[in-house]
Amino acid sequence: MRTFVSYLIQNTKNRNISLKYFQEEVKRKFSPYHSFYGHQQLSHTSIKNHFFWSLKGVRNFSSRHVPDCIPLPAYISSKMYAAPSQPEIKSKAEIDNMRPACKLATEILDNVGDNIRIGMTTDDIDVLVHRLCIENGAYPSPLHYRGFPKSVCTSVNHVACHGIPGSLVLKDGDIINVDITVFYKGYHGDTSRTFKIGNVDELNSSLVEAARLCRDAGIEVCHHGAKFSDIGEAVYSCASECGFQVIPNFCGHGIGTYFHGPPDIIHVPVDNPGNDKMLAGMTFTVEPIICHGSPNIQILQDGWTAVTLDGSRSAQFEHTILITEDGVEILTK
Ligand SMILES: [Co+2]
Repeated sequence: MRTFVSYLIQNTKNRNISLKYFQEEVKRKFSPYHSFYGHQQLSHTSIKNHFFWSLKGVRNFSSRHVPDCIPLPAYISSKMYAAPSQPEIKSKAEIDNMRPACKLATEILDNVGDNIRIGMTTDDIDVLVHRLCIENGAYPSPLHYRGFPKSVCTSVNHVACHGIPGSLVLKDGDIINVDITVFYKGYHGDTSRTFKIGNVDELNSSLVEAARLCRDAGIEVCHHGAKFSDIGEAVYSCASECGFQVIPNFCGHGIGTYFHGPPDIIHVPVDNPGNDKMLAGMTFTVEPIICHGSPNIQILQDGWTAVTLDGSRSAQFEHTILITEDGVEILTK
């Protein structure tokens, strides 16, 4: 689950996509709209007053039980969505404290990968993820985060992201992104992969592989002193080389004791990239969504589910990373 900055793109064939353009479009089309941490601004420009949250459409809560012994994130225990105002530089001790959350998220995702199969419902995945979180003493970060009703995001086929687990049965040839975030020992760890169910056709197999490559290309350019905008350039080039597009509406995000915070990691090139630089000690996610049709999306009535407008499939991979003096460390490896 990543930052939901809903700037709708109309003309994504234009390589130099203007953020300002998105902002104006979203005011027109998606107003009011929401962001996971609406008080924040995009790194390269500013969107003011863009926070909106509504439970409209997310009424059928069937929340999993969370035992009293599980420590809760601040947005559950005190309804506080606090995040730093600037990208945070973590100390070695803070990073060491964050590692177990990232490791646990990875292990749970591995477990999902071992168990996911034809005939399973997305709710079955939610039950599994929820149980694994609780058994390990972690809180499943998505559960009731700004009203999200379940413990994991499951995005099948043309669902780009933020799919809500339910009665949908996985069938042969489907692709599904499972996005795990856990809150463990005071920190969040966030990772996702797209899994192939049964026999997936060639186009969709290459889409899944391209999505992984695009994420890795974005991570590859990260190091102390690199510009945040390098990520969008790298992801976009990789997607183009593979013959696919990047859905521009969703960003990676800073992460730590907070689920989503600055910086916004934009996965496409922007007109005015600015000069914001990565610094050693920053932790954030890289999580581009790649599609083979039009990258235009819309949000369903539930207020969460993002689907491609043309119904074509999309795929996504995500890591939480740490910027180091000489490069990058993947914390969710
Ligand atoms: Co994320």
